[in-house]
Amino acid sequence: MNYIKSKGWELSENFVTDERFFDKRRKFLKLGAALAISSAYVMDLAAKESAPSPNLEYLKDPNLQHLTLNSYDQITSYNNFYEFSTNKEAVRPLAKNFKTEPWKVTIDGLVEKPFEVDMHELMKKFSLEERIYRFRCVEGWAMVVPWVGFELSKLIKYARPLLSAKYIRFETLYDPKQFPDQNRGRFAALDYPYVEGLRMDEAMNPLAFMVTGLYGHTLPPQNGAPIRLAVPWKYGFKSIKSIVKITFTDTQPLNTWQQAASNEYGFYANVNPHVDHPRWSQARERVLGKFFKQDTLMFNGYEKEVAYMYKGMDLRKWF
Ligand SMILES: Nc1nc2c(c(=O)[nH]1)N[C@H]1C(S)=C(S)[C@@H](COP(=O)(O)O)O[C@H]1N2
Ligand SMILES: [Mo]
Repeated sequence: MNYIKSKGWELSENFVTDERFFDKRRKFLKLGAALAISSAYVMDLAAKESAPSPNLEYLKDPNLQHLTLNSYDQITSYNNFYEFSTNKEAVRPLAKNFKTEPWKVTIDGLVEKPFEVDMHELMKKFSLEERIYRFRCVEGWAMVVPWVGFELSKLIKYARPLLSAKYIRFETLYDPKQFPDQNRGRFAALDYPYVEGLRMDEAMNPLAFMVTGLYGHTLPPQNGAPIRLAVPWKYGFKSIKSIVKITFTDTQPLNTWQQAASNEYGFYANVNPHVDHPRWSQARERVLGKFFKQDTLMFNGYEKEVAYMYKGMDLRKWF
């Protein structure tokens, strides 16, 4: 289905004041500052959530790059999770009673033997580690997140894919009783279930990470509990939440955002400051909690680790 799924609403953050224009826009800024102050004031009135005490055992990330972490409250109160709502601030309250127990993940397609695994069992299979990753949404906001989980490559080895498997496809839970937007029929924001995919070599890259926790604690529902993907060199929409199915295939999966607007969102979605979105620049980003923008880095700062996978590919074409 590709008929108008109201596309215009997807909001870029590029209207936010850019430091370089600070002086030029003095007049604008008066108004802009007033707006910023009033929204900061409203934010302060909203309940702030401090990080719950850690309940996971994991290997800590030494944070060798000295990245400044976003707070637990920032990461858990401003969310894209359309199954609940297209309003980022509305996701947390709507997700409060999301049921992640019991939770099973189906592994099928081009594998030696398809199977289903219970979430608890899966958690026991792999030792957990922390990964402090930059995160960049295609809309222009960004954050730094201390995820907890395990490398996707470990899960892939455990799944025993066949040599013919060239891609991996992920699917989010479909449950209209729990996800209000899945109940809206043709007025739904997206076609569900939400689908994402990676090429097999991307999936095997040590940076590709399955997330089960945040700040040392079990992942909260608004961030994709009980298990979601984190691919830090790609735009945030690739990092699919609340996964129930993993399928190995020989054809490139049609991911949800590509299906919704293929002229704006592709399969690869590698963070690239030189390739603009048709409706806004991708050169800069605003980190949650900050007023000024900063430059967006090629592959979101992970060029050394991932650029080799795209050698010879025209990144304007394969956006
Ligand atoms: N199932 C599902 N996964 C999803 C989304 C969604 O709407 N549904 N939104 C994506 C987008 S656009 C972003 S930016 C990130 C947001 O993750 P966060 O809320 O943990 O910051 O989740 C991604 N994964
Ligand atoms: Mo996003």
